Amino acid sequence: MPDRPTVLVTRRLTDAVHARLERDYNPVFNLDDRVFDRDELMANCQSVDAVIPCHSEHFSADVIAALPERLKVIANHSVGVDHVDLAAAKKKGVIVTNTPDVLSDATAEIAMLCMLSAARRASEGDRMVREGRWDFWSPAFMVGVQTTGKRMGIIGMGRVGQVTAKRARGFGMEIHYSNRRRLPPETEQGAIFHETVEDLLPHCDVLSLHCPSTPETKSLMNAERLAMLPKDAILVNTARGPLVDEDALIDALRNGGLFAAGLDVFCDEPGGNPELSKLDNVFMLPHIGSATKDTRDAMGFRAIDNLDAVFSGREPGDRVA
Ligand code: 8YV
Repeated sequence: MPDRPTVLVTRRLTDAVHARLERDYNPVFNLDDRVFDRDELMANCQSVDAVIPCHSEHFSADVIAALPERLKVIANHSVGVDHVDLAAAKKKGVIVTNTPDVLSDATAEIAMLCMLSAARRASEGDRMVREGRWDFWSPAFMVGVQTTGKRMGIIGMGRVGQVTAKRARGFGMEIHYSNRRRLPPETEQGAIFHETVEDLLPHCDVLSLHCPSTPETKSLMNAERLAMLPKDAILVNTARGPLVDEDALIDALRNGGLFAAGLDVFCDEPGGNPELSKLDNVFMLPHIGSATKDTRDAMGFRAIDNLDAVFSGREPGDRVA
């Protein structure tokens, strides 16, 4: 139908999400499995009314300035919006939405997986068995760190942070956190608030990052702050790569400053960091925090709910600009 809004979908989404878009919109799918570069993104946005991007498409100020007048909304298929210049979108009058809540469980599961795999040396053990190098066993062999009864520190006690805390409580962990503001007691559920990240760090046997990536949080975990963690601590990052200074992390992992790290995100994506890949005490995943069918369906539907609101003249539920 010619009066249906045309929607650019920059990455392949789930079948159910494609079907709903085909039913209600005039979708233009990029099925290439390749990220648009800046020029391709600009060119592909020229004849559409809306776009559903992932965290991999960078809507910088110049890309936003070049968007056509007809483009009303950037309906992100992500909770993180660090890839969109929100101030530029506001100035241009383009609505920006995200997909909160629906990915919290899946991402918290990956945070727990990263924690356990790092603590119990899972990828090291897996490689050893797989590569036929398992030729020895003793009680002193592949000894890891137990997380039961230890302290988990969380930076950023938003939705994902809170669900991760709930999971960690199930492991008998004591929760410590720092956040822009203290949570009300019913949400805090006994978690111990620290006014600053520096106050928090000495209390973290495991530190899990759940804050947004902004210019202020770039390299939040630098050499100085990594050194404030207890010896044998574990760092978990399922939020965004730039929160961690990867060179400082590599030093800390090499010199025994940290026991291990579990990482789902990196400064350079896709790809990761070849120096991190050389270390045994790092468990790494290719940014799959929200990658379950249930969650990806829910994220796609949430992005479409936001489109539906905009194109029927309502305020979208998840507006961030
Ligand atoms: C996604 C994410 O992998 O929501 C986010 O911020 O980083 C992830 O859930 C991705 O953007 C999926 O489109």
